[in-house]
Amino acid sequence: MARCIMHIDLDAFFVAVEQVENPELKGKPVVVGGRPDRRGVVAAASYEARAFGLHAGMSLVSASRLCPQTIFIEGSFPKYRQASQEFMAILANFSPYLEPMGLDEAYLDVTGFGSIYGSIHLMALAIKKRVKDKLGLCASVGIANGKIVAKVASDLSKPDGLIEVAPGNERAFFTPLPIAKLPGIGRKTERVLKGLGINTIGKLSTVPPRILRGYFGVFGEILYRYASGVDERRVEPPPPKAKSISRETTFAEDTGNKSQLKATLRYLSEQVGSHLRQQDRGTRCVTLKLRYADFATITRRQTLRQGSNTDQVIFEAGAGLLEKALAQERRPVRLIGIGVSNLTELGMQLDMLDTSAHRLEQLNKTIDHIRKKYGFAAIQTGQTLLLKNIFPSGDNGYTLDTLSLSR
Ligand code: TTP
Ligand code: MG
Repeated sequence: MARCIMHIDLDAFFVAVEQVENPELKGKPVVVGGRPDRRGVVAAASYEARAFGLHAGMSLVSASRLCPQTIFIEGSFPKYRQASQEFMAILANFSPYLEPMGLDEAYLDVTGFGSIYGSIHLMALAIKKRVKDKLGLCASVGIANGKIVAKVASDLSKPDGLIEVAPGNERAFFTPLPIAKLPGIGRKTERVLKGLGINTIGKLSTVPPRILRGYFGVFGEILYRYASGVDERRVEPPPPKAKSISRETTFAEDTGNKSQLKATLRYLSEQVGSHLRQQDRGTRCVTLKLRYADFATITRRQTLRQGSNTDQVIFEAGAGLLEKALAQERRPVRLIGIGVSNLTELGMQLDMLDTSAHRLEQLNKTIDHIRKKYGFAAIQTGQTLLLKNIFPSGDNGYTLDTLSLSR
């Protein structure tokens, strides 16, 4: 049986949540992201605002210039996260094969579900109605035999739309669309393709894959398959999230050298922090683990006043615990580890001012970005440089004597 995949995406999500709370905002140009007198960009724009050319990512100042009557709202991330959880819970009631993508979109594998609702089309209408009745939000839906076509279909159907691409019609559906409509094609790829005279997805699907590979590497072949409407990716429910994250390592030789212990702790903290940020989560509890030469093991923990996921906050809590432990016990250390627990969902905070906490978060994001591109060892704090003399290093950071473990 051909697969049947649904892509569901809420319309103008952040704005729509604000409109439910304050119906006076309905039908007006509204932007969530902040006030235009502050630096920042549009996070979400109502469709009325989009008619003036406003869109996500545009500076607030430009938005206000283009459409002075826009109502600007600061926004509140916890509110959107709550709405997102309720939205996903509704979808999960329709099919257990649910893959949330970000806050306001998800794929559902609904293969074989048509008979329950009369048809897949009726099922999609039932989903839209449930979301509207329970949350007051509009969802747009795309239905196709794979993720890529379903996503483009929901996007094209907006707002409050529903497009079903019948099996076998994927190519015909894609043929006239501009290449920018294909997910994964950013501005740079679009420029290159247009330079080659490829303006539509249909045209892209006629380019031999080896040529695309020449220009874009492996991504070129994926592009070719997607442009042809072929996408075998499964709908994958997310794995359960870990309750805690930790990294630890055993030294080749037991050590009481405080600088070495601190440098290692800093490095492990950065790995824990990076993992936390990947999951968009924070911690409220940091635990230090020390094992001495005789295998006696201690753990010390500290609760943080505020949830955080920055390397600095994790390290400072761990270093404080280390200082205390070393003051009490001067024996050489065999193993050191740091863990975080009591994890919280952080998400972005739209209302955050330019505080030092915010600046730290920005710094950590930049570090993550550089490391993703050039490897973990590409950027180091002064403190971890000391480890150069102790552990061999590669692209993915230092090779510790025992693998860092995560649980
Ligand atoms: P989108 O689904 O991309 O956009 P949208 O829901 O506002 O509008 P539509 O789907 O109808 O085109 O993103 C969902 C939310 O994610 C959006 O409401 C706000 C947030 N977001 C940002 O904060 N910054 C961004 O650059 C984008 C694209 C979205
Ligand atoms: Mg959306």
